[in-house]
Amino acid sequence: LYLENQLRKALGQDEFQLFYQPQYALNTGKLIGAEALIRWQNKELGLVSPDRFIPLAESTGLILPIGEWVLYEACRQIKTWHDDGLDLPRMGVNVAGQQVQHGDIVHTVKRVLEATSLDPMYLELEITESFIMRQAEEAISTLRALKELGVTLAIDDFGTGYSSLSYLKILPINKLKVDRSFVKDIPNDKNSEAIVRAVIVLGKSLQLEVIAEGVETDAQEAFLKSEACDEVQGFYYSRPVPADEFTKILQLSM
Ligand code: G
Ligand code: G
Ligand code: MN
Ligand code: NA
Repeated sequence: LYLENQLRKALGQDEFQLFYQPQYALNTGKLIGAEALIRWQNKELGLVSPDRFIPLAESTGLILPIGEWVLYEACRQIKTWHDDGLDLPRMGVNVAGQQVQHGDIVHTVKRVLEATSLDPMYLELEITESFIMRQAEEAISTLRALKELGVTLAIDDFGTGYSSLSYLKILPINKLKVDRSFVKDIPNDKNSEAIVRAVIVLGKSLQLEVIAEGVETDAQEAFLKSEACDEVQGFYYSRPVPADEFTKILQLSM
């Protein structure tokens, strides 16, 4: 309850911050996007991991205002970079299932895009595979409406949520994000390699982009290259960093 009370006050006290992790095209090495990741710095609790407070935010409904803040801040930030002449082709934002289910996510996204004057093509919403598959029937019309706003959609944590392949075909999805739990055990675990290889082939057959998350080693990158994975993200390239540090990454990539 203490954590919950602190979380309730966090938005008003300006305790959230977004970090950004770069994403790269594997064949060219070009920076192709960033994922926005929330951080909570509390005076008494210190830095609280999203693994701890996002589930709490979901169970209390606080995820709705927090999620809206994340969307706004991520869009405002990429717009600022663009206005400063820094090229960043895409900003990925994590969207919790509850935002799709109970929040008016379509209007929220529309409102945020208008408020920040951001062209929707720069915004990519990441929705977890497990949520999409649990709520496929209900989620599909919302996903279609989001797609119609002009944003792109990615399935996050792909491979962990028991996707029905028939849903994949009808969902308006642009990208699969291969969950880092599979990337982690490359090249030692042949089953992980087989799963990652299969997801890359699946993505290509369905004309979806595929990004591998959690790339930490040279050997993992080599494997993904040999399987012609499109894009990569992970500590091997960069940890998630604050906006001012990401500005430097952008400047160096130009
Ligand atoms: O950044 P980190 O790796 O610690 O994130 C841990 C978890 O929290 C990940 O599953 C990530 O998707 C989730 N997460 C990070 N930022 C956000 C956010 O802004 N919204 C939601 N819904 N989840 C987030
Ligand atoms: O669930 P989601 O994919 O949004 O999770 C993103 C989380 O993964 C963030 O918390 C981020 O800090 C973390 N992350 C990003 N790159 C790596 C990596 O190379 N290794 C590990 N272990 N975690 C990573
Ligand atoms: Mn994500
Ligand atoms: Na993920």
